[in-house]
Amino acid sequence: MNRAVLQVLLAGVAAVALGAAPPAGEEHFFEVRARKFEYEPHVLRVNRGDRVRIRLLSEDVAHGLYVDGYDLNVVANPGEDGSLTFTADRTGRFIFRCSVTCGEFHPYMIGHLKVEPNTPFFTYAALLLVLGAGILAITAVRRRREA
Ligand SMILES: [Cu+2]
Repeated sequence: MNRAVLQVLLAGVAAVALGAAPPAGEEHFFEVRARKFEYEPHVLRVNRGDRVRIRLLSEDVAHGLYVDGYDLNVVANPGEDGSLTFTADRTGRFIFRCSVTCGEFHPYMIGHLKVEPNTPFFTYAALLLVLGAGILAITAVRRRREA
């Protein structure tokens, strides 16, 4: 393979990879209201690396919020808020559920924490463009040699 082409290709991939380094996490604050048998809001969206602060308020009886996959729990009593702070270091869709038996539909009291990969779309697009250009260049060089 042509060394110059390979060097350009590697330099391009390195440049895009450096540009793709995840930015410092943001801080997200959610005030989650718990009542029989729901959370409001019930979907929390953050990016990987973000610092997440949840304040849990109960509007009727004691409720909890346990985040699957993160193994974190917080409890709120009426008039006594709970708070939870963590870094969203795992991507995916995690269910959170009430951790205090609060009534007949307690098992259905759930919400979702969505942690996105935190890599902007254009970074993937740029990486694909550089790889595509590299492959085209290599193919062109090989054809010229065979001709
Ligand atoms: Cu409950």
